[in-house]
Amino acid sequence: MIFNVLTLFPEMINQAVSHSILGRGIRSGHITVNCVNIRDFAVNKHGQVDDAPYGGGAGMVMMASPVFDAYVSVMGNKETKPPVIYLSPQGRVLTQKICEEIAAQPEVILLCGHYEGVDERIIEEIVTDEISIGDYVLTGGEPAAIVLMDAVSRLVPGVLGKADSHQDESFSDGLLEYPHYTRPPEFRGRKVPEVLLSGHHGQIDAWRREQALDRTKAKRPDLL
Ligand code: 9WO
Repeated sequence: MIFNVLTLFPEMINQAVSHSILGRGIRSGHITVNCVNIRDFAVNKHGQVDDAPYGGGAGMVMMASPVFDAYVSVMGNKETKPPVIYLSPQGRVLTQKICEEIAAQPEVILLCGHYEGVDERIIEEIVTDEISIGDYVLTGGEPAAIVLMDAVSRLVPGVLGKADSHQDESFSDGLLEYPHYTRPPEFRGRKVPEVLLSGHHGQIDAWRREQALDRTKAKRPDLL
């Protein structure tokens, strides 16, 4: 899967995606992150990409033409148009289901805004989807793009190793995770539940399923 990221801070994206499972997916060739620096398409030799808002008011607005030219540069001579996702508090809130839909695409373009946002005509002209990662305001879209890429890339076939992925195939679907334990068997007087040490895989599965359900009821009943 290819993520093209239109951003004023490509180093922020490249730094974040080089780690963890996303970084492994990139190194194994299952994921490509192609950052395009919107500054490279500045309107003048001063590197200008933003301007004061028409109608007045505080702050600056990202100009349409640098964003559009960055978009055209990634489109090149592609035969099909990938979805263009603008990360914004005004979007639909990202869910696992939306992540699955994005993971089914061969390629997407993520647009990261800054300042007070991008010129509205860019949203009309190139943006196909607006996505929010939650109801709070950031200083720019980059952290949201990183969150989206992290959540989507682990759904791309081949990115998670066999050891990581079994959980997605099993009963945990739509529920919170059951509690996990590793050595030692006792920590500050707290013992690992007996069933996990029993070696009865049927009982272990049943216990985990019950724990996942109980936790979901207690902590996130809205998910049921
Ligand atoms: C800043 C601002 C300042 C004065 C008056 C109104 C204002 N609105 C904004 C604003 O929303 N700025 C955004 C910053 C513009 C688009 C990129 N930025 C952003 C993206 N902040 N938060 C997100 C975001 C993206 C996805 N999910 C959650 C938050």
